[in-house]
Amino acid sequence: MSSLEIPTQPFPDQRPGTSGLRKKVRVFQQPHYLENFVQSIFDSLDGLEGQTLVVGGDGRYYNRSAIQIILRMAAANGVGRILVGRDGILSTPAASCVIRKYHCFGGIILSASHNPAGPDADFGIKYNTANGGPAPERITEAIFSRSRELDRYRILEAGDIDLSRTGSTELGGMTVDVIDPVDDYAGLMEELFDFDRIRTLLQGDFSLRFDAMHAVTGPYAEEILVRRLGAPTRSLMHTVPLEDFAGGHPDPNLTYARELVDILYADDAPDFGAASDGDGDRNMILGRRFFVTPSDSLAVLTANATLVPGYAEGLKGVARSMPTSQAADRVAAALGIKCYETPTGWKFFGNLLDAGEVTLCGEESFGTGSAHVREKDGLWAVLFWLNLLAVTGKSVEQLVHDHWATYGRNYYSRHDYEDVESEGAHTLMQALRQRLPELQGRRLGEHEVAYADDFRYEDPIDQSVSEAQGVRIGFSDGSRMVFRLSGTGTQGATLRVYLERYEADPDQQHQDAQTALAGLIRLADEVAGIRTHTGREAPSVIT
Ligand code: VG1
Ligand code: CO
Repeated sequence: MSSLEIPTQPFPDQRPGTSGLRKKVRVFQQPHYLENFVQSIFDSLDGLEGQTLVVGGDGRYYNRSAIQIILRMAAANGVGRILVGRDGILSTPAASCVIRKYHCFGGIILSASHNPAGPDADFGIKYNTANGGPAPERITEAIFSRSRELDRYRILEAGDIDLSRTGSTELGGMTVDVIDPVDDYAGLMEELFDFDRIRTLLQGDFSLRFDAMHAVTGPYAEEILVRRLGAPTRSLMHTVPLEDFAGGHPDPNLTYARELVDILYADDAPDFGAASDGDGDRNMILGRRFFVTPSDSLAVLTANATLVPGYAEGLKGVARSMPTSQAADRVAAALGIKCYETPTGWKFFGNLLDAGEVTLCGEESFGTGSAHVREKDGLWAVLFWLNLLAVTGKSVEQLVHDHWATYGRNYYSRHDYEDVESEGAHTLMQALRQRLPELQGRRLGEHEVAYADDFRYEDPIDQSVSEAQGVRIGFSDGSRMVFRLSGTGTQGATLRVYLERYEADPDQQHQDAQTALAGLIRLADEVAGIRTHTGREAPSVIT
């Protein structure tokens, strides 16, 4: 087996976005494209020689081919050992768990999360550091700079490694350990949650439905919910991970998880419903004919965390991404703990978690997690909810209603305008940014503007600064609207509009969110000229 140095030319478009590099599969399949990016990762890491890396992905199309290339390149670049999930599978939180548990140098995760999969759809790759979390901007920017000057990459000339069985092999001096993708993660879940109580709940009259959406969480749900917790097999749907996710869009929300939503809104609905996304880091929580917004979910978990063994000693603090509703802030204030506001993307929680400043984190985009790993974690959130239901004996709806009665309700909704023309979307944001100074202190409809700015974040741990993270217009009554462009899409642009209004009066807390937010929705269009700039009459997805 000889190690080759292959001459190459840089690609100009390898800047990682909110969560790694995401492109169409066909872009990755261009000669040298994947190789260039992987070499740029290796070249940006100091002291990689002889170290251990974790590799795995969500099982989508091109996952296996990419892993074989990465293994050969890792060997040629002097990596000492690779832990790879069987069949190339590792959910994003499981990869984070494995990196931490075995004190690895880092890991490469192959996923485009909830984006559709298949030869004509999306693929993605990202690097995680030794803490198990997504590389911070300092590293992703270094990878990008390296990709712009790369002129060769190293790869071993060798055949494919058999990934279908666990065990150890050797590849050009590097050890390849094929590991069970579920074991370590399932063990960690048992340490955090009261499996006995959840088992008793699931074996009683309580009924549950979990939708793995033909993506990576199927095998995890089978092991944890069915084998270890005794839920009946019929509680699970779509548990076989398919390379094209059965043509679906594994994004756990009211639009894309329609089949599950219909089951939870039927007359004979189960007590609890949940779904996860392509790579297993997102979650949607449903009660019987009841939807929990991800922002409320974070607030409810924060308020009740001490009921769960892993958090019985209380929380150090909580963090949420900027567009996430301020529901968690109210709980943090009541508990006397800190609440941090970070830019969108899990990488911004890493420093706070490592420094022990926060225990729970969440994003409005169906992401919730804690210090147990350094990624958001779909099944973890499901188990957390089940643990709370088991201990309190309440229904999902009751738990949330009680929460609102105590803390007030933050009506919340996100409107996405997907795949709009890129130029229009950028013009909209630019025009909005220009208007910010003139909006300060003005009245807009019945609302008075308290602040209007472009979110800038200074990391409290390493003082790194991230500019232009989204336009926020906040009103004196606590309402807000936020505008930003997605950093995970692979086609056109996606405008995200986030709307929030606080309601303290328990008699006013049971309206439909779209109705309660109607005034703000109109105002957002007026202020930003959404219809004019996007040419769209309505959002493509409302969550
Ligand atoms: C979206 C979400 C963000 C999330 C990111 C990755 O990013 O808004 O909250 O962290 O996806 O999630 P953007 O830039 O498109 O708004 V995942 O599950 O796709 O890795
Ligand atoms: Co995801």
